[in-house]
Amino acid sequence: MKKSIVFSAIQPSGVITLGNYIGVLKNWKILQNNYNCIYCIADMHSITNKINPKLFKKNIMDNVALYLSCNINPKKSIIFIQSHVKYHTQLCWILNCFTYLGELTRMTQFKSKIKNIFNKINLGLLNYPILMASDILLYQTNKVPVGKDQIQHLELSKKIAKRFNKIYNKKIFNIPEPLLNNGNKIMSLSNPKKKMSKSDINKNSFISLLDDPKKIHKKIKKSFTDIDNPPKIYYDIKKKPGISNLLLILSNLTGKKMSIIEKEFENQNYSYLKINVINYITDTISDIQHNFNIYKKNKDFLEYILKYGSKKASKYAKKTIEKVYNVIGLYYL
Ligand code: AQP
Repeated sequence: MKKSIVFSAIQPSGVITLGNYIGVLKNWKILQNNYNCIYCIADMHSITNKINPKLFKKNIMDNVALYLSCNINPKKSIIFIQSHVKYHTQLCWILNCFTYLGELTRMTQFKSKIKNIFNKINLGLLNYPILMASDILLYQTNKVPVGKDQIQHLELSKKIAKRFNKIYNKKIFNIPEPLLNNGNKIMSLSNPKKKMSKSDINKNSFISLLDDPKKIHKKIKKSFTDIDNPPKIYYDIKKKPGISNLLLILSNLTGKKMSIIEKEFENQNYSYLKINVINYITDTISDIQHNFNIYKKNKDFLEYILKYGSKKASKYAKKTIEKVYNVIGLYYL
C-alpha cells in the first residue's frame, strides 16, 4: 500500500528552539518510518522579517545540520530548502487569486506580528499563510505535523484547497490533516503568555538547540517564576503559567505523564524543579550537538543532501503545478 505523505517545515529565522523541537522536530524521526516524509527549510517565510544576510545563510545551513542531528535520515526523508524548488512561489501567486483579504487579516499570527509595526507592514506578513498552503498542497500532503500555534494556518490551507477543487470540480489538491503532537505549545521563558520563538529579540526567552550548558543554566534559572506563598508545584496554565511551562518541558523531554511529573515535584521547591529542567534539557541537547559538530564540518555532504532533496521534491511538485496550470487554462510547456 502507498504510504501517506507528510510535509513539515521550520523557518531558519534563527536557530531551531526547544519549542520547535518539542512541537514538531522530535517527532519527525518517528514519522519517517511510517510515512513518506518531506522536511523543508522554509527560508522564503523568514524574509518577512529583516535578517542579516550572513547570519541568515549560517542559520539555514545550521538548521540543515540540526535536522540530520535529530536523526532525520535523508535516505528515508526528503530534506530541502524551500527557495530551491521554484514551484512554491509559483503556486503561491496562483493561490493568492483564490484567497480573500478578510481570511488573511483575521489570522492571529498576522495580528500579533503587526502589533508593534505602525506603518510599512510588508505584504509578506499578510500572505504568509498562502505560501504555507502552497508548501503543503504542492506535495499532495496527507498529514502536516504542526504545533498548536499553526493550526489556524492549516485550516486556511484546507479551505483554499477545497475552494480550488470545488471551482474546477476536480480533485487537484489533496485535503491535508494536522498531525498534532499532543498539542503542546512551549511558552517564552521570560513571558509565559507568549510562545517561545526563535526570532524573539529577548535571547533569554528561548533555548536554542545550539546553546551551551552555561547558557541553558542561566536562561532557566532566570525564567519567569510565578509568585505564590507558599510556592507550590503543579500544572495550571492560567494560575501558574511559568511553572506549568517548565513542567510541560519536563514532561515532553522525559516522556512522563504530567500527573507523574506533578507527583515527583509536589513537595519540592522551585529551585529543585529548575535544576531538573536544566539537566534534562542539557542531556537532550548535548546528544544533538555532538552530531551537529560532525555534520557541520562536512559542508560538501550537506550540500549533496540538499541538491538530492530539491531534485526529488521538484519532481513531485512539478506534477501538481502541471495539473494546476492545465485546469486553470495556463499554457504549460
Ligand atoms: N513554542 C512552540 N511550541 C511548540 N511548537 C512550536 N512551533 C514553533 N514554536 C513552537 C512549531 O514549530 C514548527 C516550525 O515553526 P516555524 O519555524 O515554521 O514558525 P513559527 O511557528 O513562527 O516558529 P518560531 O520559532 O516562533 O519562528 P519565528 O520566531 O520566526 O516566528 C511549527 O509547526 C510550529 O507549530
